[in-house]
Amino acid sequence: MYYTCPHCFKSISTGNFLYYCFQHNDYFKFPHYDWEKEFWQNEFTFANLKLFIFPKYATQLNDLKATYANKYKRAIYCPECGATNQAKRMCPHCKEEFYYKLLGETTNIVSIIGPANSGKTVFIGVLINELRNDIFLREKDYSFEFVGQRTTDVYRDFFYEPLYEDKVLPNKNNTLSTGNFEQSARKPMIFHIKKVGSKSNIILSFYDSPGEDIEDLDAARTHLKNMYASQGLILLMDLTDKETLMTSMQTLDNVVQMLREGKALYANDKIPTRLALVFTKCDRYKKELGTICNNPPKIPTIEYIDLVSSTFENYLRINGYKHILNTTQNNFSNYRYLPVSALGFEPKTAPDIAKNDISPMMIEYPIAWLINELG
Ligand SMILES: Nc1nc2c(ncn2[C@@H]2O[C@H](COP(=O)(O)OP(=O)(O)O)[C@@H](O)[C@H]2O)c(=O)[nH]1
Ligand SMILES: [Mg+2]
Ligand SMILES: [Zn+2]
Ligand SMILES: [Zn+2]
Repeated sequence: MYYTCPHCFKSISTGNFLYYCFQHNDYFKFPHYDWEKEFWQNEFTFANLKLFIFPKYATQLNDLKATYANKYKRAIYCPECGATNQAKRMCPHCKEEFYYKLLGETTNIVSIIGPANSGKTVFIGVLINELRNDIFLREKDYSFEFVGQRTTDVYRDFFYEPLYEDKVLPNKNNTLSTGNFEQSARKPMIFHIKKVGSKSNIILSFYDSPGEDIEDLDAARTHLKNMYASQGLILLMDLTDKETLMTSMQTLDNVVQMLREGKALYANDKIPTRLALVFTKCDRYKKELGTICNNPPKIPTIEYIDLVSSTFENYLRINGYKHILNTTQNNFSNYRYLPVSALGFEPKTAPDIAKNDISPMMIEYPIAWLINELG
């Protein structure tokens, strides 16, 4: 079994995890017990053949299997000092903790990118607050959790407190863009979404890059390693500012180029990564979008999301954004065009948002579509 580390995006096989022993403060490896192999080697014998052939022995066979599987559940212990339950599991590549929630049978990673000023920081800050508070996911039987202390700390200090308590927008003079923030945000925040009863995990690995680092193709190659390992991608674009529009289109081109290289696709193959093209700050052209912006449901059906996407596709077509449509259609097999507004209004006296309460519009639609596709 292989896992993808949501921190560094390298692959880890079950037997390769690294552990850290708190008793003698050192790393150790713990040999992986392959119970299925041992089971077949020991029990698939002539004497036992009837268990495998006749359905009436099914229970007996399952019990036998369970005795092997149970041995697998023995506690991890440190081969150095013998300590049990004193170790944490870590990725051998980046030495970040690998929480048990990340061990699902299938794991789909969703990541987010966007050029500078496209609205990433505000989008992530508001989206996460919505996801953890509201009824949207619970209504659909999904759980939503923060994974690990760093995620909790970074979200609270650099997103929640500035936006919801100090009521300021990201700006050179506040914590949302100080050097301090850039440091902690170099590593992604990790969130876990799971549908009740499903074996599939969805991991949001949100790295809030400053943005400039991905507009240039060579820089993007070194910074966006996470894209290759992601099954879902949220790409933020901003149509409302000329410069940001240009860098948004450049970013889309870079993403296509990199995914094609990274996945070694033939010219006619489409990129299988699910792409949510998210158009931020749509409060600025709400009127032009017509009825889809009149009280859009907080808990959208998939049909409603598709309606929003096709309406917006049309909007892009008639307003001269055909380049975006063509690039997307020619390169991706699965995509949606989703307008969102994280704030829900135009901040008049940036960076102050105190006079208006944040009231996002359709901000959860990209996640709703992605979890429907991947969950
Ligand atoms: N009208 C409007 N403006 C927004 C919204 N979100 C962000 N902005 C504006 O866009 C600026 C850049 O957003 P930010 O999240 O810092 O972009 P980043 O550089 O991609 O992280 C903010 O300072 C706001 O002025 C929104 O939902 N509506
Ligand atoms: Mg930012
Ligand atoms: Zn790692
Ligand atoms: Zn030890």
